[in-house]
Amino acid sequence: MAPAKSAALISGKELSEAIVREVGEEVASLKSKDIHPGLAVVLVGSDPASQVYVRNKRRTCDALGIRSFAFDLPENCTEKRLLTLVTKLNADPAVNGILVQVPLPKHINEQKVLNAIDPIKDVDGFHPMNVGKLLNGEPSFVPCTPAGCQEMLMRSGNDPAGKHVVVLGRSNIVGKPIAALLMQKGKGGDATVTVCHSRTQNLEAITKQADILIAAIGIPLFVKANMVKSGVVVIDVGINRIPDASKASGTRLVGDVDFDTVSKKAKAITPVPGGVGLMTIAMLMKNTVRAVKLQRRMKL
Ligand code: L34
Repeated sequence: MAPAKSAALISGKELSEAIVREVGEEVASLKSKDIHPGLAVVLVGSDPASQVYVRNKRRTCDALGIRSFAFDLPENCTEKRLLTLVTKLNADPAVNGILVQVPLPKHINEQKVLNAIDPIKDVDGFHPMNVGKLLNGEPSFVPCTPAGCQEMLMRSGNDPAGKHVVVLGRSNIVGKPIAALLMQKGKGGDATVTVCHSRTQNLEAITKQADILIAAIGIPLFVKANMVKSGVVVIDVGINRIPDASKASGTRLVGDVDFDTVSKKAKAITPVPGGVGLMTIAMLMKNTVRAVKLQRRMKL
């Protein structure tokens, strides 16, 4: 029997570092014109995972020379107080991008807060205006995680054009926008997209048809080897903490894909950690520079 092959690793670390370097050059060029990009990152509450992600975002800003404005509000912060902050940031010329980390505490209407962000500062691309523009094929800000997935495909030589992409998950922050992005006409798009979710029947029959499988369902190790065809390209968006007695922390991070078995069948696969999460941050930096240019009507 031939030895089991192993998939190529699509490294979010390497690719995100390359993107961050590119953005760094743009930031330097803006600064030479006395333009200083600024990003406001708002965190409500003390969810440990959100704290890690937000810290990584602020650190990357620092490394790049993007001014980061940190707003940490308590769990019991009122919706009104948050809306007042957003209004203030909308009006502040030093703030080019506004990001409100989700999920927000249950007592706050998330969509109401996202709708309050000025669309031209909406570096997450969550405002209905930007969601609509993406669907219309005139993207303004593409949400960071979907944009990161697309970059991983393109930069690893796995152009989705003409391929059958199966997306697992239909969230507003990943599933829906990534489907819109990859089915779009033109570079980085032109895929045939199928979106599956918790109510999909015969899921396996569909995932097995995928040339590219994007897992964003939030269930640890959900995708098993028997659900994919050999030669599939797998993008794992999931970040789940599962118990692991062998770790000092008592937990370890895994994706929505059972990496150990699926990687033996795949042509290429992204790791967790060190995959899509890092790309999300790199694309946020890119969107922040884009915000500066849009606001100043500069060439993109
Ligand atoms: N508004 N909320 C808003 N925008 C976003 O783009 C996000 N997202 C998701 C959650 N909420 C959001 C993020 O920032 C997920 N996400 C995110 C960002 C960074 C990382 C993971 C998810 C990340 O840094 N991941 C590292 C380390 C993970 C760890 O140690 O816990 C990784 O290697 O995957």
